[in-house]
Amino acid sequence: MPNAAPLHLAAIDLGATSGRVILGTWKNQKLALKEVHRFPNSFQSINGHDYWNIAGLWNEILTGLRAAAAALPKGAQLASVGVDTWGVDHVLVNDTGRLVYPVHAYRDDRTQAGLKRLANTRAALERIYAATGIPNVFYNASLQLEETVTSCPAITDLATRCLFLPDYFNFLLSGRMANELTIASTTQLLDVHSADWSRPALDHFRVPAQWLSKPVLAGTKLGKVRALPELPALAATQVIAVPGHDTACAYDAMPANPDGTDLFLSSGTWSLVGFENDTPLLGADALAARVSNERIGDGRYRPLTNVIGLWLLEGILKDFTSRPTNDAAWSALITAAEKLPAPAALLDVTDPAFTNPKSMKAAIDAQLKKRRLSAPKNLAGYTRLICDSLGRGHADAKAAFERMSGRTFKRILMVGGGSKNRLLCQATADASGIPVVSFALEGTAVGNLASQLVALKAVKNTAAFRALFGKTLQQTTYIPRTR
Ligand code: LFR
Repeated sequence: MPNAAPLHLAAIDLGATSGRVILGTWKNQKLALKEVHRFPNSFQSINGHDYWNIAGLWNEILTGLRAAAAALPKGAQLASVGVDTWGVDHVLVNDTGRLVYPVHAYRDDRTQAGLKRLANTRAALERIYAATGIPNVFYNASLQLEETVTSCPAITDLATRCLFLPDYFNFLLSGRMANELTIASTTQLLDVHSADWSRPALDHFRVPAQWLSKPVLAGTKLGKVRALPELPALAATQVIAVPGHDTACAYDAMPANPDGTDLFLSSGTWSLVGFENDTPLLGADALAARVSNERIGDGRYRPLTNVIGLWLLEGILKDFTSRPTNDAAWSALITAAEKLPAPAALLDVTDPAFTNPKSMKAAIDAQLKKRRLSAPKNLAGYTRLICDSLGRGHADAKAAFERMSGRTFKRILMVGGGSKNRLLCQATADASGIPVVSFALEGTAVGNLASQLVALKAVKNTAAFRALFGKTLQQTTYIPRTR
C-alpha cells in the first residue's frame, strides 16, 4: 500500500573510526538515503589511557541533525531519530545525567589484568559464559566496569546510572534514561536466557545492579526531542530506541533469505561473522570458538564471532606514506594487491599483539619473524596478506558455525565498508567455498532506519523491511574460485 506522505527519519550511526548522520526518506515503500554529515572519530590517549571525546561526538550529532533538518523539503519535519554505536563503551552518570567518570575507549589496556584473571579461572570462565553467552574478550564492559570499581572505589558513591553510548545519546536527545537490549547484550552482564541483567555476572564483576535498568526492546519510543536550543527544528521529532548496537543494525539490514541459509558478515573495523537464531549457542565448543550470543532487537539471538577485521588494514596504512587518499588510489592499491601471488602463509589474525599496537606493521612483521616467514615488500603486499588472512578467518568462522548449529550456509551476505573491497570479498568466497553477495550499503544506518519504520508502523516488521528493501539493492556476487 503506497503511503501518501513521505516519512523522514534520521539515523545517527557512530563507528569507532567514523560517524555519520543519514537522512532516510520512506516513500511508496522505498527507502532513499542521504548522507548529511560524516566525520572522523578516534580515541585519544592521556597518560597511558585511551578515551573518547564525548562532547565532540555530541557536537557532531547536533551538526548532523541540523543538516538533516535543513535537507528536508519545505514544510516537512523529521518524524524520528535513532542512535546506534559500537558496543560495550559506556558513561557513568549521576541522577541528573552528569558525567562522573571519564569515558574510556574499549582498546584501553586497563582490562588486561582482569582478562587474564578470568581466563585463568576455568570454573569462573565457564560460569560466566553459561550465564551470559559472551566469551572473555578484552573490551567487555564487564571487565571495564570491574576495573573502574577497583581502581576508583568512590565511583559507587558518585555514579547512579550506567548508560551505554547509544543510551546516553538517547538520553541527551530525549531526557529519558533507558538501557536498550542489543547494546546491553554486548556487555557480558546480560542474562543469556532472559532479557534482563545477570545477577551472577554483576556480582562476579562487582557492578552495582542499581546502575542498570531492565533493558527496553528496540522500537521503544523514548519521547520527543527535548527542548534543545541547538535543535529548534526537531521539537516534534520522536526519539526511538533502535537496536543501539551497530552490528545488530547491520544484521537487520541484510536482505537475507528467510530460510536461514545465509551467513552474515558485517565488515568494517571488525569483521562480525554470524547468523540469526531462536536460541543461543552455548557449551564448551561455543566457548572455545569464542561465540558471542548477542541479541537481535526483538530479543532473539545473533551468535557471532568477532574476527579482527579491517583494523589491520587501517593500522598498516598509518605506517606507509604511500597510503591511498582517494577512491582511484584505493582501487589502484587493490588492483596491485590482486596481481600479487597468493601469500605462502597467512597471518594468525587472533594474535593479541594486533589489538592496539603502536605500529601495525611492526606487529605483523614480528609475528612473521617468529614464524620464520618473510615480510611483504610493500603496501600492496601487506594488503594482500591482510585480506587473504581475513578471508580465512571468515571461512573458519563459517565452518565452526556449521559444526555447532547443524546448518549449511549457502551464501555469505556482506555489508559495511569491507563489502566494497573486492579483494576481501573474493578472498572470503575462495576460502569459504560459497558465494559472497556484497551490498554497497551502510548496513548499520539502514538497520537503524528500519527499526524506526517498524516502530512508526510504516513497515510491519524486519522481515517485511528486508523483502521490500532487498528488491532495490545493488549487489555483487563473488563466486569461489577453485585453486
Ligand atoms: C563493531 C562493534 C562490534 C563489537 C566492537 C566493540 O563496531 O560494535 O560488534 O564487538 O565494535 O564494541
